Formats: sequence, C-alpha cells, structure tokens
Amino acid sequence: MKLAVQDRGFFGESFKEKLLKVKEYGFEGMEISGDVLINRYDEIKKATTDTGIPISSICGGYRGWIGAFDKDERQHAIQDIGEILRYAAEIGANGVIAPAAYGMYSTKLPHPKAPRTADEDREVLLDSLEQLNKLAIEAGSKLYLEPLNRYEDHMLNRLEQAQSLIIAGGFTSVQLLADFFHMNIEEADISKSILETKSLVGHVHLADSNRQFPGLGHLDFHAGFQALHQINFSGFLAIECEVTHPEQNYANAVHYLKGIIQKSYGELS
Ligand code: LER
Ligand code: MN
Repeated sequence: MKLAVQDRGFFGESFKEKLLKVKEYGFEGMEISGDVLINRYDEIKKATTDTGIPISSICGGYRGWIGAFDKDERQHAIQDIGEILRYAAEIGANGVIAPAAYGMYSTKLPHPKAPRTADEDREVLLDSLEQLNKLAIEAGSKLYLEPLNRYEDHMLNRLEQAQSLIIAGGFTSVQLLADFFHMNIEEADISKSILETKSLVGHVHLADSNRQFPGLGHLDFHAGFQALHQINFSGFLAIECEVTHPEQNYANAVHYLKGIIQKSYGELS
C-alpha cells in the first residue's frame, strides 16, 4: 500500500515543485486530472523522473460521464477517457478513474423522474464499459470504476454493484475504486465489502466520514486497512479531502495513516 495525494494549487506552480512538496510530506504518488496530464505532459514526465515521485492515477478532466443520459455526452466521455488512458499508460500511472456519473442525478433528492430505468442504466453502463475496457487493453492501462454515494450518483453506490458489471461483461481491464468517504455512507460493512470484492479493488480514495482528512472524522480506517492487507492490496491510497489547514492537514494525515498501515499490517503478519 502506497500513499498518494490529489493535486492542489497549494503544492506549487510547476510539477517539479508540486512533486517535491508531496515527497517532503511523505507521499509516494500524485493523482492528477486528465486534461492537465495531456496539456502539461512533457513537464509532468520530466518532473516524475527528476523527483522519483510517480503519477499514481488520473481523476476527472474529461467531458461528460460514462453513464450520461445524453448520447453525445456519453460518447465524449468515452472518447476523452480513451485518450487519457493512453497518456496514463505512457507516464506509468496505474489507471484512470471514472464514476458512472457525478452530480448528474440522485433518486434521494426531489428531482423529477429520471429519463431511464435501472435496467436501462445498467445496459448503458455495460456498453460504455465494454468500449472503455477495449481502449484500456489497447493502451495498457486500467479503468477504475468508482461507486459514489446516493447524493452524487444514482447508478453505482456500492462496490458490489460495480463488481456485478465487471463480472457480467468480463472486463479484464476494469477494476474497482474503493472510496472510504462513499463506502462509509453506502456499505453495511466496509471491511466485508473489500474482502468480498478482493482482487478487483485496484485503487483507493481516502477521506474521513465528513470528507475531511483521515483522523478528523469518525471512520474506522484500521478495520478497512486490515481488509486491504488481507486481499494483498498493493496499489495507491490517494487522499481526496477538503483542505482547511494545508500545512497541518497533509503532514498530520501522513503520520496518522502510516501508523495505521503499520499497525494493521503488524497484526496480520
Ligand atoms: C467524488 O465525490 C469523488 O469521490 C471522485 O473521486 C469522483 O471521481
Ligand atoms: Mn473518490
């Protein structure tokens, strides 16, 4: 398990500055946006070589959603993510993240009826994932399918729902993203869900129960990390939090998380 962090303006202007800053905090990778990766590719590539800190993963920075209601928006997402997958492989990142959609529709808010049924949602997602699985294989990268909480998306809220799509389609280059903030809302038992989806878990997002830094909410990271050790998770855990006090937040989180990683590992070995 390696700790990564999402890019923030606070880390610096140039990617060399950013990667040196996160290295100083003790992170081992950085998650960046797809449009930034493409627009600043040469600079980012050189900065990863100069600093020894890799780009762990790509989150956002494309048009539309893979589960968009609008056909053109969905095709834009597939096209853009396809291009980002190629750049991700080129720079040595582990993969590219995609939720079904973010903020498009929620059945838990007073929205008018959705234009699609749950069965139609599933069909659309299977179609998008089939196209993206092929593009990920061609690129030599992975797509990380991310379930979000019920207020951010109505299609995929739990790991088991995303797992069911991956298995149904036999998508060998699509894996799961387990985000602790969303799992805290949607999973009955975070550890059990991780153990049940096992080797399909390819990437992790870390935030506490209130989207603040781990240690500033009431989530039990220890139990979740034990489950990650049990499935031999060797990927990145990327911090995706609201930043209130940058200088303290990052340093405290690395200290807190490395302590839990070591403790949970020690108890199992
Ligand atoms: C949004 O809440 C989120 O968790 C992001 O990772 C979406 O990809
Ligand atoms: Mn996330």
